Amino acid sequence: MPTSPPTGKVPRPGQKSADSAFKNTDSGPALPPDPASPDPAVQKAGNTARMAQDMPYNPTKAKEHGRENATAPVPGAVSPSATRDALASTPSEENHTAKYGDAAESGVNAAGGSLNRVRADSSGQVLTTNQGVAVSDNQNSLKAGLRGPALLKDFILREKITHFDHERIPERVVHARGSGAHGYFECYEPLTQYTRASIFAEKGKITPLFTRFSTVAGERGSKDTARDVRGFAVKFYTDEGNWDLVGNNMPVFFIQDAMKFPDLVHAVKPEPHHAMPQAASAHDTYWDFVSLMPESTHMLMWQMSDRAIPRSFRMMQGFGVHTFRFVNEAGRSVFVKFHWDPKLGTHSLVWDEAVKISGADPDFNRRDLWEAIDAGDYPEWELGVQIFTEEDAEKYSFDVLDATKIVPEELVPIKPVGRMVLNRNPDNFFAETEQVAFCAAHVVPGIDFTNDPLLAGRIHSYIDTQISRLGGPNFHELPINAPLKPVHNNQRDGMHRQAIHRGRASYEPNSLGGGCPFQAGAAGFVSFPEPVQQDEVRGKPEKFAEHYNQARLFYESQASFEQQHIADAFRFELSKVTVAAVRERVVSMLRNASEDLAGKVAEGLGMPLPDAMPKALEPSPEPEIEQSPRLSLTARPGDGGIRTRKVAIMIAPGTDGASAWTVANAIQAEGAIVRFVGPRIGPIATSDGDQIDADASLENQPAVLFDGLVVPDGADAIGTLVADGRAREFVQDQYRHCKTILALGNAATLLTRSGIEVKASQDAGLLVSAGDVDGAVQKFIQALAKHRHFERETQPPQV
Ligand code: HDE
Repeated sequence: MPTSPPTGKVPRPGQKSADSAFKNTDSGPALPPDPASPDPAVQKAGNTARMAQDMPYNPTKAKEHGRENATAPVPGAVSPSATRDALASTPSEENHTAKYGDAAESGVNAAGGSLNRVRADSSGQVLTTNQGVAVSDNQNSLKAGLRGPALLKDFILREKITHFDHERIPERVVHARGSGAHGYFECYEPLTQYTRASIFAEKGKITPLFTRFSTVAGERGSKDTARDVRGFAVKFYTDEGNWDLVGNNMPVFFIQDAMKFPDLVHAVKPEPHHAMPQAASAHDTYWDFVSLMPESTHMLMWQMSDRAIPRSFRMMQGFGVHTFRFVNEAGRSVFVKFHWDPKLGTHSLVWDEAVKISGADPDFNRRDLWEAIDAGDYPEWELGVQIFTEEDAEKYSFDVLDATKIVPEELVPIKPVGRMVLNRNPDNFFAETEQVAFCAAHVVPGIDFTNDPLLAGRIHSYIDTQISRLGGPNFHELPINAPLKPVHNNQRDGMHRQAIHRGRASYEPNSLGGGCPFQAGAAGFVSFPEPVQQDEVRGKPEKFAEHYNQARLFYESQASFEQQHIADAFRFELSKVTVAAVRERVVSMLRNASEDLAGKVAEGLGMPLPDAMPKALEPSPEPEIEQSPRLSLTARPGDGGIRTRKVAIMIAPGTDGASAWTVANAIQAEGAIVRFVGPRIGPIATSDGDQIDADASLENQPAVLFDGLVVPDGADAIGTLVADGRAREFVQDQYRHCKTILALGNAATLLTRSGIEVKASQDAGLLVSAGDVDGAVQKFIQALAKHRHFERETQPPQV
């Protein structure tokens, strides 16, 4: 601690009060202290007084008023101190120990920034308690005698168990199940014409980010492959603060107004009386609600389409959904919609497969993302924007503030503006993926909201929900949430506060903190001054009443197999509904979107076609277009490669080792993942007297976990596999799910014995080769790149 040097018996020249008078915390002298005092506490008092005197009044007060300030606010007033001590909490900050360290560096908040400051690794370290005390024995609790009772004073056991007792936090109320990764965004070209957002400022600019994908309805431990919307949330750590683009893998939503969100979620979640079904929309309350909310029809088309069962997070689009604003340096604004397009193309599962994967690997999508990143196959998406003006929007047959509507690409093309690469898995799921807190209200200068009434509710909801999920208002200080741009404000205290703020001024304006932190003025986030002069009403704009044009557009834009899948999905979901009136209501609603679809669904449910539901708006406005080919998954095949696709090579004792290796090597050379699947794992003798080590078995890696199957030749092996029901089931599932199959030599027998007819007109994904292994595997690779062979699909499935 600094000690006061002796002050002597006589006053120094000009001294008016005792030095010690400046050391009280409740009252003090009227005049500033003697500048010549050698006492640090007295100097601090003097410097503080001078700093406060430099701001005799609030110089920006007068400017707070009027339109000019509202659109171009002035920076806050500062009265910088010539010395650091005036801003300190205490003169004793100059002392130092290993724990409290040094005084805060001027202008630095060390509680934010890179994750490095909290990374932990225990290599070579002994086990300690949370107080850092080394633990001698981590196997036994403290007892009175070896067979005696455990003792209350065992603080080591109690600390360990107490911490364990509190390891869980509430899961997200929606989007509870998810998986995330770190990465970066790279800007293609400056977008300064439209936005001042710094991430779009220059070609090649890199912005770090964290992305989390999720399902919506299921609980944290539910399955990945439920039929559901997928969340697609990206947190950009920009150099002007965090921007969260919290989107979905579908571009529209069920409802138009935040007021209905709790109703929607209550309807889709497990029913409240018996808490069933888990992670499924196929139940009464969901279909009851949506059929009374016909604005959901468009979203239902997407949800019943293959988009709701993605093959991989890496193979799905993402959308910002709402119309947002870009605002440029000059304050001019345009409307913008955000699109993520995956480099690997858009690919999905089929329903029967998704159901089976739920059992075989509930972590299917999570595992896929993790494995691809660990393997160095970094997933990549292109960010595209649709930019249009308010005047353009006025002319559309739909309202761009209605989240149940897209802006078709035919009306406004998508402009690619950058790419996202996910190149690092988290070190710790809880600290990163579970604690990450996205928020639709996190925008940065250059990006602003529109009056979309769904977005308005979201601006409130996300911060609010974290307060109970993450235990208080300081979740922004959790390392994964802390922006790279340092945080400086006067928010204080609350549960789990981490930053240690220096100084006594936690308010603004102030003169006792030198005026800092001060408002940034026009350099900060300035809300776009959208003119609003309206009556206060609860209501919706008229165009929101049109519910079916875009549902029809979506359905009509699908390939015929996609249309069939939509009909199948409606049939399946509605067949799970117990109240017939609800089923009828859904079909009557569908008639307004597509008679073809409504007819197929009614037939599939064995019910007569009900009357069409009365429309909320008659006549409907004429849509601009009837078809938009880009809405089909087939419009985005990706780069055509087979990288990271999974191929099973099915082996058994007597497999022809040479052809098995030819196939394995050729497929791996293209970047796909090969697994040798045997009746059991472990070494399996090949026909040439060698061995292949089966790393998977028919039992632990069933067919649904693979994109393609190769069965090499080998009479004995095929004999064994033909006699094994699991092998036949494997082949059948590969066939039923329209995947690529290659049978070499004798293996054709396994196909026929599995009920698959091998004929000349067979589809491009069913390959049988008697001899040329090299040629056959090249055809296999080409066919695998097509993902599926839906021309094979029949209703009902023949195999
Ligand atoms: Fe969300 N949403 N949402 N949502 N949402 C949440 O925030 C909410 C909506 C979306 O990986 C919650 O942190 C309201 C649309 C994603 O952590 C909560 C409304 C879209 C995620 C919440 C919507 C989304 C969430 C739950 C209607 C697509 C997961 C936990 C007004 C554009 C983010 C949480 C992650 C999560 C509220 C509608 C996407 C409760 C009130 C539309 C991707 O705040």
